[in-house]
Amino acid sequence: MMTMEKPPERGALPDVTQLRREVTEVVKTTPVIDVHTHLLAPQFGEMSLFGIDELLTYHYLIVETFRSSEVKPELFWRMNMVEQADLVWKTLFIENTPLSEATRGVVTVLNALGLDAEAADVSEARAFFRSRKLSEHVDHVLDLARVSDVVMTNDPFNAQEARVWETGVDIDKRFHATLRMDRLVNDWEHTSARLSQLGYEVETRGSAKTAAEVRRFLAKWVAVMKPVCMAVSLPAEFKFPDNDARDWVLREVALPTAREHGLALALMVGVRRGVNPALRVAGDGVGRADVGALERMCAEYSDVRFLATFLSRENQHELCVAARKFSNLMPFGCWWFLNNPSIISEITRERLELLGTSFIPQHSDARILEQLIYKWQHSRDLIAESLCESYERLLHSGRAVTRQQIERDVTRMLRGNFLDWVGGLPSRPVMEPSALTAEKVRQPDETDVVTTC
Ligand code: FIX
Ligand code: ZN
Repeated sequence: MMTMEKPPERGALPDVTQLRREVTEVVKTTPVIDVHTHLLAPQFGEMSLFGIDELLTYHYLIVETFRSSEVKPELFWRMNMVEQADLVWKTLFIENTPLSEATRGVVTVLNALGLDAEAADVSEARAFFRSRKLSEHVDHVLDLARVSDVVMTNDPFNAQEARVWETGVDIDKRFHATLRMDRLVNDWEHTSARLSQLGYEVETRGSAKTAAEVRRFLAKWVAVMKPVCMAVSLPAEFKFPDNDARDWVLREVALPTAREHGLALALMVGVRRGVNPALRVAGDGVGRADVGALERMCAEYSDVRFLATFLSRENQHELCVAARKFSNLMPFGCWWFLNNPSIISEITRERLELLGTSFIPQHSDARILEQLIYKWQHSRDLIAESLCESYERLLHSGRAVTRQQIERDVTRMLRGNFLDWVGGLPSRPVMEPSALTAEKVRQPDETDVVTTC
């Protein structure tokens, strides 16, 4: 019997070279929502970090410096920031070749800003950053990185940050808050004492009254920060259910708050804090966690939306499988020690194979503004490559995609999945030239309400 060959769809891309070109272009130019960073909007003053000294004293680079220099942590912490930055530059960029991902990142940033990445010292870069006007610099960096929105990390117990929120100052509309729960969930003993000092009627031993008071504290911060979601990092040994203070805070405070305010809860699992305390902020490590704990939480709280990222490479496949089982679970990002080309490629390919486009491929975790440039440039290359492979395989199986379909897929991964999860973002002024025209944004009268997940 004769079979009729189906004509290719209009605009389909049956040629691999052209397909690759289109995919690369779409991934490179689609503005991204960066769903987890430690950046703060310019209104937070000196807490809003940028410039060469901050870039060079990033904790990823500090640990690498200790591996190649005789300087010990005790001495390093006694240096001022300029001395520390000079040491990092000399050690990692002059005496050694910057091959690691974090060092290559600095090279990418310097080149993107037209600075000499092979200079003997960083005096030119220092002068450049001193000459920048912060508001223009932020626009320039977001534009170079093609980041339309930045999700911050906001700790309601950080007094310096709280003072800025409480002034009611207009925060740059491209920066969105996350209500970070670490102190409550992971350090209840100290945090309950702090809440008492702040005038809340709480006791260390959990009670219904205490839970109501902590929820009242969080409700205040939800009203002030208008967060797009809540977030918490969890240790590798995290269990759910459990019979400790963490379990109590999650069940009686965090999850009810997520429900009541319609906020998604981001879980970042697998960190081992303070593995080497002498390294301070750089001293955390990684451990394999139990994805089953997350599955049980997703099952028990099926009306809450969870975003999840695991720090251990060994947990990535299980996370994909868990996401196939729970539609209230959204995997996101290649966190911290996973934010390296070989691992990003592997995880992205695995996720595409198991989840199609129903995941958020990356977040930057940037602490210093200009890191957005390298983290997104490097990740976009890898995401594009993984997508090219997937489309090529599909082509090989007999289906070509169109440019429009590629745009739909990439927009979903870089923006749409997050927007759906958090119910949209507050509206903001149109950004030129990197504004995305057709997207879901909250209307002005909805800015106070985060819609139910
Ligand atoms: O807990 C977190 O959000 C971590 O990302 C950070 O604490 C960590 O220090 C970091 O910067 C990783 O990129
Ligand atoms: Zn982080």
